[in-house]
Amino acid sequence: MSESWSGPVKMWDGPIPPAEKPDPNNHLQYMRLALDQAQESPPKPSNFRVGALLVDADTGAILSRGYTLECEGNTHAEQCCLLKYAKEHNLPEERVGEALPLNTVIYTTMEPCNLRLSGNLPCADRIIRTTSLTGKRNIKKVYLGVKEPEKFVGENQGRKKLEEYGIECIHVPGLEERILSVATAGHEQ
Ligand code: HJL
Ligand code: ZN
Repeated sequence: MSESWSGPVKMWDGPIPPAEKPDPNNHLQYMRLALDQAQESPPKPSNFRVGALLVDADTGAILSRGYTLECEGNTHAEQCCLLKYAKEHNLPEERVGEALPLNTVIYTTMEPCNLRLSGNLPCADRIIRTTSLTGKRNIKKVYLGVKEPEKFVGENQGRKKLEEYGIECIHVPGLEERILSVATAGHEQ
């Protein structure tokens, strides 16, 4: 007679299958995760709901996540990513580059800003000022889901400015509709 199992459902007792490895070339996968972040942001009529990630492009590891208004005050998604990573490494935001890997990239659902109605420092400048201790810029690329709609500041020059400083900006296609509907939830129609 074959042995019969009468206890609770038997759990897998073999080796634990390896977790899916992050793939630094799967840009859409990271953009989806950035969009998940955007959905955490509270709707507000005077800005966009954006999500962002800092990723080590050599390993695919996610270093930090952020969304609009996550951190204290009037904060942007990209700014929150930098702030949170800086805090984890006991650094002020402006010195976050001292702790970032040399091949860091940002995924953001929306092109980083270059002008803020509040007068706060734009994210393009926050990204540009981020350098390692040896003065090398370690945020090498920005992957963006959509260009900023012309609603608050006219045409956003964020991408142009970043490119002027040698930071490559790459559009990741495929999620535009979803990104814009999340970004503008809470706006007057
Ligand atoms: C990006 C964000 C965010 C915006 N853009 N890339 N990430 N909120 O987290 C851009 C928009 C500004 C307005 C309002 N939004 O944010 O142009 O109040 O939010 O300084 O200009 O300015 P404040
Ligand atoms: Zn910004």
